[in-house]
Amino acid sequence: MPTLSPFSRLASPVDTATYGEYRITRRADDPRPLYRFTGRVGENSRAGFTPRVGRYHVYAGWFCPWSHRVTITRSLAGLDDVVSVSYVDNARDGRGWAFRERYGPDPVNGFTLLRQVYEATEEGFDGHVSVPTLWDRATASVVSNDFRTIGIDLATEFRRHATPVVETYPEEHRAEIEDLDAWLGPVVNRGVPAAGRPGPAGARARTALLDAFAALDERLAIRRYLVGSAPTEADVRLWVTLVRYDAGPNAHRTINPGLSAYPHLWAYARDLYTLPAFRNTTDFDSFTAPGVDVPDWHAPADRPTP
Ligand SMILES: N[C@@H](CCC(=O)N[C@@H](CS)C(=O)NCC(=O)O)C(=O)O
Repeated sequence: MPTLSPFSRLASPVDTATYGEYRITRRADDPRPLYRFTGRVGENSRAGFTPRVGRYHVYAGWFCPWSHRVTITRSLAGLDDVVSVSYVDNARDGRGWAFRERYGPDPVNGFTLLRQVYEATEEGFDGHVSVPTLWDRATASVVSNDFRTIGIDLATEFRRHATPVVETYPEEHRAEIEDLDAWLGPVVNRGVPAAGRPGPAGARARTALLDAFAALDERLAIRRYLVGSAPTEADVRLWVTLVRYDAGPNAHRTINPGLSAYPHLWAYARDLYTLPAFRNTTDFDSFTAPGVDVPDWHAPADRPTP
């Protein structure tokens, strides 16, 4: 009988009859945060997570906006050959995220389920398993599953090992990037799903979202990027929401006629899509609702110079 290399092992197909639907299991009285791993990579990392070529791996999902932010930042930071990445399957059953044929096996540990990555870190791990997850080969453990700080560390801590295409978290713009996050996080980046729902809460979320789109359209009429003269984390965080908007949450135009209703915002989104870091990390099939035509992301974008 042929023996399979551990690195060609794949999970069996999604099977909800056997494994049930995926559910977040968490006791109501559990005081620990849902996303429990918050390690930081840096030369002065208290846990010893020093930035090194080939040491870290990102477990991501093509479908997942939080992963997408990290994979874009990784590319903009020039880390394509410094920090590796692999992708879990888009679908799951009660076993959670898994490695299947569509995107290949786990190239680091040869696990079939992402859960095993967490169990290898903490015996009997019973918490939340999510992408993105940053894995450390040196200690064979999860560093973090917090997209925001993974992105910031990739953007800032690997300068000795890579030449960034662009600095996405420059010191002089950090306050403005985080101010924008405080505004756009709740109403846009985390607000879109609510805006597609019926009822008064959905209507409120829709108004807040479309007001934010209108304000962004005005802001982007006279500037190429949200902050400063080059793409930053603020653009990365917003863009992954925009690229999914008419493909998923607004696929059936339940929120508005489409992103193109805001011409500057729409041109800004297409302009970013011309950059390899944005284009090569985007897989429309992984987040487009069945049978939906996505708008033309290749239409030229006439943008103000920065
Ligand atoms: N808050 C998380 C967001 C990550 C997240 O929600 N990831 C989703 C996929 S897009 C996930 O894996 N969720 C696990 C689950 O649904 O149980 C972060 O900061 O990184």
